[in-house]
This record gives sequence, structure tokens and C-alpha cells, in this order.
Amino acid sequence: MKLFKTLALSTAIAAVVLAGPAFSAERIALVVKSLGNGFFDAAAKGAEEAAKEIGDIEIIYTGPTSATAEGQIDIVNSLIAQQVDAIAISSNDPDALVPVLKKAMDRGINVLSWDSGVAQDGRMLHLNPSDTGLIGETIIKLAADYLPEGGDVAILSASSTATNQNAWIEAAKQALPEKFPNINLVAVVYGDDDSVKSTNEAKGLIASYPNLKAIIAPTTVGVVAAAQVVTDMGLIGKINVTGLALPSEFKQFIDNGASKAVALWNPIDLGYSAVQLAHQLDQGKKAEPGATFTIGHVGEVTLDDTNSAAMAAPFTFDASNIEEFSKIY
Ligand code: RAM
Repeated sequence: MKLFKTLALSTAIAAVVLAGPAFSAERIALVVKSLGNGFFDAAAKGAEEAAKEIGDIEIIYTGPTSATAEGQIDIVNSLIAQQVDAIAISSNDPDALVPVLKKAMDRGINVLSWDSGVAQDGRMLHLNPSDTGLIGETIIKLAADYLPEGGDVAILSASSTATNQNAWIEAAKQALPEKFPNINLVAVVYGDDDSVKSTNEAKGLIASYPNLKAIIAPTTVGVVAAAQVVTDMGLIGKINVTGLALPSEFKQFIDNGASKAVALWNPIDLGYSAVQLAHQLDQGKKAEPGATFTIGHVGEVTLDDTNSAAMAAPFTFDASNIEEFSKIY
């Protein structure tokens, strides 16, 4: 399959392929921040869907056990040694991965980031789940909607170097003074997308800020940990937990009232799109500003002047719809 497609491209490229192992499947590595995270498992499901739809693609779903750049660097080095065709990474750090990803590109591997980006030098393109400014504003609005009189809120994030969360928090801070003047952001703490650390950080916030009215966790791991702490400490109705949550993991906290509402996008579509994009790079499509990529049933995206694109707007889940979405992701 791959051989036929490549032959159609040009004789020069075909000659290179003929010299290599013929008829092997195209191998696309989906490198995630850490394994054991339901959000990334859902994305991997989408990656497999895309592979099946395109045909003759092997997905290598991999990531470190904890969300660190060091762990991802080791993994990328091993993928370079395995000579995969493409690496699609959700990065734990915008800069630390750049040298090893450059090495991958030098060896002919196509590299893109998705979900959590790497700096431009380290990838050919980046796929955001949604507009960064919109996500930043949404996470504050989710808290503000239930605080008509305003009050103290705190953010429980993922790792302190995570590109995506840091960009959303920056956007949230920018939206605060003008759009949410009575919301007082008292602290930003980091749970590293680790349940135990996130639990401890949530407890620390509650101990340090007695007037805390909401914990905003823009991470599917942190938001579950915070809602569990609020539930266990008998604080339902006093502290509203919100942020970005996977409906299948979070439904119980909408049901018990620890949270009024959360938001997210479709992680299955995100993984699906990352593989569709990687495949097109593998077929020789150039990533350049203004280039439009079709991404199967998801539609199409156009690259901006930093070779980044964004998918749909975040979607809000509350008591009216979380049951339905919890069955999907
Ligand atoms: C966690 C990860 C991921 C982020 C989601 C919302 O699963 O940090 O990168 O996009 O939360």
C-alpha cells in the first residue's frame, strides 16, 4: 500500500523507498505526556481509528510513566533508533525536547506536536485542540458563572513546564481584570498530572486559602483529584471544582455536586487528527503557513504563520449532558 502511494509521488522518492525494506507498514508514534492518563488513552483510540481508516499504518502509543521532558527525550531517542516514519508528540516542555526532535527530523522522521506543543524549531507543525485564548477564558468563566458575587479561586495545573496549561493560564490571567473583575486568582500550583501530587496540592490550597470558592484544574488528572478532595473533606457546596475534565472520569463529581460544570474537547478526534496529519507529512505534504490539511471526518485545518492550527471550541458538560458524553470519552 505504502509502496504504491510512494511510487505515484515521484521516481526519485520511489527509488529511495525501493532501496529500503519494501511493503512495511508506515509507523507513526503517538508520544504522550505520560501513560495511564485516560485523556491520552482516548486520543490513542482516535489514533487507531485513523490508522484503520487510512490502512497499513502501525501506531506506536508510548510515553513516560511520569510527565517529564527527560522521560520523553529517552523515548524519542529510541524511536529514532527504530526509524519510525513520524512522531506526533504532546510535550512536557516547549524547549527541552527541541534538540532530540531536531535530530529526529534530520534523520528523515516527520515530527508534529499536538495537544501540548514544542517550539517551532522542534516540529513541522502543531495542532491545538482549540483556540488558546478561548480556553483560558473558558476555564475562568466556568468558575465565575457560579460566583455571582466573585471571590477567591486557585488554579491546580499539570506540570510547571507543560506548554498547553501554561498558555491557557497566561490567557486566563489576561482575561481576568477586564472580563472577571470580581474573581481573585490567589494561587497557581502544579500537580504534574500525577494523582497523588495533585491531591496533596489541592489539600494545600484548601489549607492555605480559607475563603477559597473554586479550584480550577485545566487538566483531566488534576480536576478529578481536586473533586475527590472536596468530596472527602465534606466541602461540597463550599468549593466548586471546575476546569477541563474527561466526562467518563468526572461524571461522579457532577452527580455528587462537587462540580457544577467542566469543559473539554473530543480527545478521540484529537488523536485521530494527529495521525491524519502525520500521515500527510509522511506522504510528502509540506507544512507551511497557509497550507490546508484535510483530516478525514474531522474536516480540515489551515496552518497559521507559526505552522499551528486549532480545532473546535471547548464544549461544556454539566448535569444536563455529562451522562451522554461519559459513554463516549
Ligand atoms: C491532561 C493533560 C493534557 C490536557 C488535558 C486537558 O490530560 O495535561 O495535556 O490537554 O489534561
